[in-house]
Amino acid sequence: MDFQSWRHVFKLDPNKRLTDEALQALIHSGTDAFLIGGTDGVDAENTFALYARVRDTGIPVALEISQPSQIIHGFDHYFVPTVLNAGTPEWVIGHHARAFERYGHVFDSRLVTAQGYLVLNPDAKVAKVTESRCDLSLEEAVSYAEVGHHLFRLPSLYIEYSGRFGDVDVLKEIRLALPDAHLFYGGGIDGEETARLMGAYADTVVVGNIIYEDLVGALATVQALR
Ligand code: 1GP
Repeated sequence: MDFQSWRHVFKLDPNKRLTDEALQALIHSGTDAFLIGGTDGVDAENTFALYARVRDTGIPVALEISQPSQIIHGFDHYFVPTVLNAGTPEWVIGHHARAFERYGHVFDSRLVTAQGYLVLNPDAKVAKVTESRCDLSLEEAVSYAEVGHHLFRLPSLYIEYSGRFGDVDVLKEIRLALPDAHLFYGGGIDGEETARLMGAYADTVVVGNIIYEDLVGALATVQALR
């Protein structure tokens, strides 16, 4: 799975309602991939139900694994987050080790990519769950990203502001420090302008919430990145 070529991704939440009409619009939007994932109320059942609606559309479908019980076969790709600024080692490596205890025998490295998350919106559910240290200075944020890329050699980094538009300077400085890293950006992308601003520094822009709030705005983000 060549996620390196993705410029635009729609992140679909198994716990949110999406009409068939809206889904069709997303399928025909020109997006590069669907990423299925969420923090709240996500289980194998709703993950599979959503997957079943988007497979076989010709668009790659990836699963962002937030809990092992959600692991379902058939996805084109799997992303496993490790939260670099988590307040507890559980979210850096603990849950992962437990997942390997159970699922290590089916692990296929060709299908799995680790994502080094930097969670920077303290109000986001993911920040609370992972007790992330979000009050990083710009220099600290860059350092965390550098550790993820240079020391841990993670194949991708995810600058996560889930729920609000982030600090463009943070993304810009990380880009400048790590020209070779694959950077995902997500958070508050709601139309052309925000997509362009972050798209100037991110390799892949992830669009989530706005799908459920303003479909027209969500669709506009695709064209903005072409
Ligand atoms: C969430 O980064 C994604 O994990 C997208 O964020 O929902 O704010 O678009 P939004």
